[in-house]
Amino acid sequence: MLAGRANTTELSYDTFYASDPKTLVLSCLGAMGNGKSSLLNAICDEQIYRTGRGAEPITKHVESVLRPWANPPISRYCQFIDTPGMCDSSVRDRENMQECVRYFKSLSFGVSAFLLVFNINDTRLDAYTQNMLNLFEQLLGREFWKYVILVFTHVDENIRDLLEDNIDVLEDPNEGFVSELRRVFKLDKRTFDPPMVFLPM
Ligand SMILES: Nc1nc2c(ncn2[C@@H]2O[C@H](COP(=O)(O)OP(=O)(O)O)[C@@H](O)[C@H]2O)c(=O)[nH]1
Ligand SMILES: [Mg+2]
Repeated sequence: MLAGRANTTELSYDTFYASDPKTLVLSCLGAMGNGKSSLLNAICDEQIYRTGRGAEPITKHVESVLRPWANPPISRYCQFIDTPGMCDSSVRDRENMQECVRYFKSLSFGVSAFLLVFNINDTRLDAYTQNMLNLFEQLLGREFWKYVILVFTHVDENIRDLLEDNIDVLEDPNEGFVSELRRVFKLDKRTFDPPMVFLPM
């Protein structure tokens, strides 16, 4: 099910830009509740995607919209793709990711980047997170890692100072988050050197 196709303006974006190779295609991926939908709303500067807290997933299907990038100096059209969060229910997670992959494969020019969204308050590469990343790798292929941007949410302004140490640890070139991912997933620096972005709400 695709969202954002309700009015004629959006329809014209879709028909015109979705088949334009210059359109940037960004998809959020990650665990439920980490802030994927909120992140896309913030980038679009518009409440497009439903967000929420709780045990039940809010984003149940792939949802895609086309918008001009809201923040200068970039002036490109973007396709923003929100995805259901991974919930540690292996069957449902797999089915959800299979739906995402079918959707990605239907795109004329593929996905430009995967925004892999983590909550800065929980960045452990525990079994749950590793299973989730394994599922992405399995269904999207190893190439997936080349297109990853690591996004850490909940770096809110009022606690930013408190989080500076966490950020330093995550960014450490030898023992930080990227090094840990390289070690666990046997990635090398040439193919996996993703940007890291730290964002407040
Ligand atoms: N404080 C804070 N709350 C956030 C942030 N990002 C998301 N949230 C909240 O976390 C909850 C889950 O966000 P949502 O975007 O629905 O997560 P999703 O399941 O990954 O799409 C919502 O209540 C959001 O308001 C953030 O950076 N800071
Ligand atoms: Mg969501």
